Amino acid sequence: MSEAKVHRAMPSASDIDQGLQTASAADHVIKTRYGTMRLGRRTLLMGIINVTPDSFYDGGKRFDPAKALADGIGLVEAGADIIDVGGESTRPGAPPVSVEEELQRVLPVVQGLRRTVKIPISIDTYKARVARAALAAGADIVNDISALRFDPEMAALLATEKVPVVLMHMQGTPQTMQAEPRYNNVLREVQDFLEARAIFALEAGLERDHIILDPGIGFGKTLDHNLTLLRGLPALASLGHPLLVGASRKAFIGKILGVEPEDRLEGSLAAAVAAVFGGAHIIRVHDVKETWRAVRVADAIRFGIPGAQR
Ligand code: 7PJ
Repeated sequence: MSEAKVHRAMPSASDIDQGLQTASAADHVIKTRYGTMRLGRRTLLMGIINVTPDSFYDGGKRFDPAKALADGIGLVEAGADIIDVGGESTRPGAPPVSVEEELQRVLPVVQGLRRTVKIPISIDTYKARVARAALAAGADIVNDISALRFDPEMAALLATEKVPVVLMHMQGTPQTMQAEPRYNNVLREVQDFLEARAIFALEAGLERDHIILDPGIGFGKTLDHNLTLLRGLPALASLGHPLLVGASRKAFIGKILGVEPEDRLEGSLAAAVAAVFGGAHIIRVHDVKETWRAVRVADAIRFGIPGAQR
């Protein structure tokens, strides 16, 4: 696949800017080292590339870096705005991976993508050493499912590197989180947690515009908790930071429909559209082409089509 094709397939940042001239002042702007992302009338898609043998959906499919790279380029051509590269499965009970192993998995893919695609690359890790090396290899965003809690070095690294971060809610750890998730008021508790983590990040020296919040669908949550959070997204969006939602092919969809991860595309599209209407700015997905189409229609219903004749 030629580099030119990948570049041609993607609208440039200025194309996106022009399409959004009517965006309201409340819209967010995230500055990355690889261009400015405008969040508002166009919901952005974060495409998932797991370089793992054991992730619940794409585990094993992309353990070969060349395959992971080719698939990542495919996600960009399908319309991804960000590519999220991860080297450690966080499915419930998955074994932790050493820093060395995680680096061996993700670095070749980050390097290859950086040479090939013109969109921000996110590194899905809670380890500062992995984040530091991935940022040096060309990553632009850190997706930290621990919201800066698991590695005490992470906050200082991000403040120094001046890159955006996703702060995600999780109850417990990936090893324990699904054992017995419990909340008195899940929406209130997730909202308070995200607000507290954003304050922690600000106090550590991160820029306000670099903090993206995420309710962590499936991370220490029952079906009912996940549905309450998806229904309550407007409360989370009201915290004043961009909101990222990842529901793609997750277990709660399987519980509703009684289907395995391979058969959760339609349910994932429904969740993506619900997230758009709840005020999510970025949707993290496996199926970029299909979600791109669903979300374009949802965006058009929600905001209209900029410049279109009415
Ligand atoms: C999420 C994630 C999510 C963020 C995973 C999967 C499970 N990062 N990493 N949000 N989920 N920020 O890929 O479905 O929901 S791993």
